[in-house]
Amino acid sequence: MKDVSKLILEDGAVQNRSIYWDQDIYEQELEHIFARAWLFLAHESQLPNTGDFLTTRMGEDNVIVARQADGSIKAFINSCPHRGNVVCHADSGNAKAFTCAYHGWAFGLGGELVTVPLEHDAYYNAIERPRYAMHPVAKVESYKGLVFGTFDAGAPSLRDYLGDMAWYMDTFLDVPGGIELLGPPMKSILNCNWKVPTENFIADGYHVGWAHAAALKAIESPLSPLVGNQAYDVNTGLQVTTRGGHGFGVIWDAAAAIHPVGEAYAQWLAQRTPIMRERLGDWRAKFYNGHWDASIFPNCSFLYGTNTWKLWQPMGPHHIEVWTWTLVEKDMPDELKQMMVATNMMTFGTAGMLETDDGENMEQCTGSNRGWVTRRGKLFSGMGQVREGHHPELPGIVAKGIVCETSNRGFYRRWAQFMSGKSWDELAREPGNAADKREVA
Ligand code: UNU
Ligand code: FES
Ligand code: FE
Repeated sequence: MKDVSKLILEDGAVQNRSIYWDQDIYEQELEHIFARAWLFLAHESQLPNTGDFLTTRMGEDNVIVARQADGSIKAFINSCPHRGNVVCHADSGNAKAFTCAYHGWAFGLGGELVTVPLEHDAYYNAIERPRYAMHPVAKVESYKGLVFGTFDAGAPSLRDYLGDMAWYMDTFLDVPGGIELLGPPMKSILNCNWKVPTENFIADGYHVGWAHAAALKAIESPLSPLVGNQAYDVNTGLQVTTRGGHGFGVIWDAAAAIHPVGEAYAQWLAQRTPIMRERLGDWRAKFYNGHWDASIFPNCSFLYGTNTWKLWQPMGPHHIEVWTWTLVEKDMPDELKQMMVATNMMTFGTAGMLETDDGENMEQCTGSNRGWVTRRGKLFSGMGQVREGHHPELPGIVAKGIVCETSNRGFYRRWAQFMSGKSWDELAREPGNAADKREVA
């Protein structure tokens, strides 16, 4: 195991650049992060009926996620236990069984081996079927419709893993009727390390007025004052690391701000807000009207408001596959849902205006570390260290303003904890920092 103790320094504010390039570090991420953490698999709305399935990845492991006859959801590795062939090549569908194209072994919805060609004549009926079930994902759990899985049977519950992030996410998960993720997901390849987009979504309010200046102008966004960093006021939002590596930034009253035609959505929010206030109280009614950039540790991100939902699937240290869905409330009228899909495509879809702004920067941020000397250097995210602290009413470490790097540091502190191979017991206790002693108004 590589010594990772000096890769993240100064309370998460300094990263060694090798973590974006080094193959050995990447292999250690697959082992210590992707084979242990809860990873986003699907939303329940994608698998309404018995036999509904989809294929995805956990780290670089291909998995099938399927709705069982008893209504539960199971996941298992999409590789035939006989000689290793990929069993299911479809992105999604409905099946009674999964049959391998190589020798014809067939598996039930739970991954159990159900049919073996020539079982009598060639195996003399001596094959121990349970031994050849598809490798199960140890735990699959759902939080208000969001389905996650972990390969680690010793992992805490999904609710515990999400921690205070769940309290914040209730803002949009706890809506009457619930949410759905509309797909099929747009998929594209970016030549960047998976942490670069995760840190962008978790914390990077700094780039919005700069990297997205032209796009914000083009869509005549209410965030146009940010363009070129002409006007920025720290009182217009918050940034939070919830602990557990998750975090987000929120701009008040800006949920519909990245929609070129946002009126219908603004009306929806206005009509729903009193209901949300009733359900969740004042703070989360305020969050409900905000625009969020957020990441769930390790590789799932979203922008609430723009309603883009993203998975950054790692494919080696320098490549990812980006999967993008549109998050909508189930009770929204169809017309509004279609508008949400269209604007998500226009802004954060594969060829979306803001997506391409980010993609170029993310690829260069990764690729520059190809240089042998460059790779030995450091990167810095110390912004806002002196302005973060405890909030009297909100959980996590909170800082005023979205132009801040508080949740970036929370992410890298968590990354370092996972990478040093700590037990779940140790992971449950995060080291304190200076923010523990400071109050934020
Ligand atoms: O690009 C982003 N991550 C973003 C855009 C964040 C907040 C507002 C708009
Ligand atoms: Fe931030 Fe260059 S100014 S990466
Ligand atoms: Fe961006």
